[in-house]
Amino acid sequence: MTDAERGTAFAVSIAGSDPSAGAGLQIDLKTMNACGVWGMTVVAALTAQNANHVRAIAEVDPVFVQSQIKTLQEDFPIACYKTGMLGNAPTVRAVAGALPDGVALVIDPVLIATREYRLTDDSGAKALVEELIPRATVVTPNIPEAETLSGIAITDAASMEDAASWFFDCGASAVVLKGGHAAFRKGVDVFLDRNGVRLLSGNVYPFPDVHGSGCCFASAIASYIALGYPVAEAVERGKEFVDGALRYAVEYAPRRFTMNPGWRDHTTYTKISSRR
Ligand code: PXL
Repeated sequence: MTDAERGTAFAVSIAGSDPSAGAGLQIDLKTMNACGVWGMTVVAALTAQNANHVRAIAEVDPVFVQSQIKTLQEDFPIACYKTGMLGNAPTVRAVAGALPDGVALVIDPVLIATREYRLTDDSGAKALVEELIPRATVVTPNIPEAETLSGIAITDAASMEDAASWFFDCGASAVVLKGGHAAFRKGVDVFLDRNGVRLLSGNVYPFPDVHGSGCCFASAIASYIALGYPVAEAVERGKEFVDGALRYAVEYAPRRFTMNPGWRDHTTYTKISSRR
């Protein structure tokens, strides 16, 4: 079946707002759009941030988070949900309570922003482990998140695989443990599902701290799942998409880079033309 024959696929991001549009709901929506699905957004937390700082965070009433999800469900056959910054345990529980059993779920366990701002508190992290990770179709921690959630220090390839297994043992059907922060084998992600471990290698580009890379990857995976690809293939396609978005990263403030989900069109952002 071609993508066109499948009809419109709907995917929902449940995450935090990043007004700079380099991460969070805004990059999720751009990514879903670029991947060919109708992306929708449930605001689970608010941030005030620019290219350099997260200046403030505001919570959203968990009852209202749930109300946004349930209202969408009245009209749309949602093929996949993706979660990002949820902030705290009551919000994690509200989200878990609103998601139907058996639905495809990409859980990006966002805890800390690239620039070291805490985005989900300790009780929220615990609730993720209890309520959402066990239901994940795919969970996509980076190394610091995997270390915090699993308690396993990731120092080499073997401990990275142990940490991936920890998520699988929690009940996630598949794990993508991202290697972008690794001091060893940098840029190589560990993919684990019931068929075992596979390594996903990626190019390493010379941009420091590319903002929104995790959000973009998880949203691309969610998009390809929503389009009907098997999970392992959705992850591979997601990785390919993220590679391009990194390669054509946007310098949206001096020495501050963010993902470019528009890379396939090469029309959206002026600065990329000089790097083609
Ligand atoms: O990249 C993680 C992330 C997720 N969600 C929001 C963010 C960030 C990083 O800054 O601001 C809202």
